[in-house]
Amino acid sequence: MASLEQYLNSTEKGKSLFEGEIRKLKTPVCKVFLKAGKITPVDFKASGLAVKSKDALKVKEKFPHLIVKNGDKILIAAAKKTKEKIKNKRVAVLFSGGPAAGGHNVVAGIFDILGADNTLFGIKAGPKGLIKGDLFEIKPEDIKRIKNTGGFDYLGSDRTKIKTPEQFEAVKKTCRDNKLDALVVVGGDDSNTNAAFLAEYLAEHIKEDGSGVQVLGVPKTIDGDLQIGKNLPISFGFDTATKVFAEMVGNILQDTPSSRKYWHFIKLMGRAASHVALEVALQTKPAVALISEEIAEKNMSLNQIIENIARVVIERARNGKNYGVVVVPEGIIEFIPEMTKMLKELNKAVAEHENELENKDLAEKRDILSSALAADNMTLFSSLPEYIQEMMLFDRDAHGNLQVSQIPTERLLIDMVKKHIKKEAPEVKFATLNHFFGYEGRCGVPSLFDAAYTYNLGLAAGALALAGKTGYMASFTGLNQGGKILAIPLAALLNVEVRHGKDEMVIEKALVELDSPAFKYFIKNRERWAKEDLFNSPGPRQLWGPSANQMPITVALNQGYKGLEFKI
Ligand code: FBP
Repeated sequence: MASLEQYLNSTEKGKSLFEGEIRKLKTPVCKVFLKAGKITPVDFKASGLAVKSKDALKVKEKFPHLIVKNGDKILIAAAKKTKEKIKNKRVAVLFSGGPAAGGHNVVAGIFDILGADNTLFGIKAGPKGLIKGDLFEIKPEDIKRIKNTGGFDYLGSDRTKIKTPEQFEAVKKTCRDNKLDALVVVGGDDSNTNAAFLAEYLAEHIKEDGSGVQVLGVPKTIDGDLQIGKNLPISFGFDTATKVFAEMVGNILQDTPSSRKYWHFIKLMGRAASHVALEVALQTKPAVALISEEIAEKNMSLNQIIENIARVVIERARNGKNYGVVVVPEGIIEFIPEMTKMLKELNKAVAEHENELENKDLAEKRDILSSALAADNMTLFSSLPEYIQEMMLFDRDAHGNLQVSQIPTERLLIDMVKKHIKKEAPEVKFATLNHFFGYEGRCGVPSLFDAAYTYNLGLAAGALALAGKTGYMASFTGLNQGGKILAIPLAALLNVEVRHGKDEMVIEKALVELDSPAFKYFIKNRERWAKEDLFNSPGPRQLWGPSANQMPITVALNQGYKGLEFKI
């Protein structure tokens, strides 16, 4: 009989009891993919739905192939009419951007629908691997091992933006060398923007017969900012990340009236949009949750935000509750109007003075910037603590995004609220702790929702490849009544935005809408949550049992569903 030590050694490399069990977990499959209980390819037909770009004319100019082929019409999956079997297709898949739970199930879904007659390749390390031509054939035993597991480690990922002619040429070479018929890009708004450009570039004259290579997208990101109303309820990874964060925030909330001495400022990952913060607030009901989009819309200054938090702290302290939780969205700094104005100019200055700023210390960088920024913006920048200034000058990512995960906004808020309370209510003791939850939630084992959502998105992307479609993003809707598989035209999602100080065509990030049912529910209740201890602790995400089938609250509210249960 094996000793305990031998058993413990046997759990190495993802073989814990838990991981063994989740691999066996059944993920529900949308009915359209099932014929006599077997996964079967589908056809795609007109759905009567469409998406509209604000810059449709400019997009038409830049995407002649895709716009002629797909226009702005959304397709819907339907059972196949013919028995024709597609064979010998060579499809490759890559992950792009930050990891999100469920990516491995996308791969499993594509693999299963392609079946034994076709081949799936995995591209290592994201777009970088595509440029280098670093791919390998995916085998059935790999799928067995990765099914339902978290992370992107099977393939790896990166944030390279494919933009130079040489990079596009290298991608073409990879496709030709490996005789690829289709490419699936699993990524967020920026990566799906990349997918649209690739689909246009690879539209024709790639293969020997003069045809092109299909490019398809799958909506991934824990940020939840890739959603298109009823046509795409959410991106994958959001549910798992928010459930992990909600468990931790719930635990901290439970600690506050137990130890009765701390205010916890918790920054939550999620980039620009506050979907993650809103979802976690609805799941846990803290005393304060800031929503960046509200701050921008109401034109609230940094001082007003500080006053509002301090008011809650002082009132609670006077009612014997000198403790609580403040939830802070990761990207808040970009939404405070005076900061938005300053950052817009700063982003441009950093892009223009990139070489001069390299290897300089903070004081030298300030000197360089003082001639590039307007006086009021420079005064604001210099008034911020140096730890914030440093991070604001950090390199933008390849897509031009400020790296908000590196900016300790929660510390800035604590420092400013402390000063305010000292002045306004010196009798109130204000003991604080700060946290940043982000990386903790990106790679966990997918919730049942994400496991099912991603497997079906994978089936959809694979089915689009088999159906010969290009320039579409797979989508899965109707989550409360059996599910519907849609294909959304990528080019029609593009709009013009300023990135790296220049106009670029990108997929717009979906922000929290103040007239959405989820936000309205939040504002209806937040005053009560601020005064009394009405918080709840959702506990760890469940893969079995009564709460396993729960979808994100914001999704259920915004889609107009009657309950939280997803029914596929
Ligand atoms: P994506 O948009 O690529 O999905 O990134 C998600 C994210 O987790 C953001 O929430 C966060 O700001 C960022 O990645 C952090 O990036 P990095 O992994 O480079 O630190």
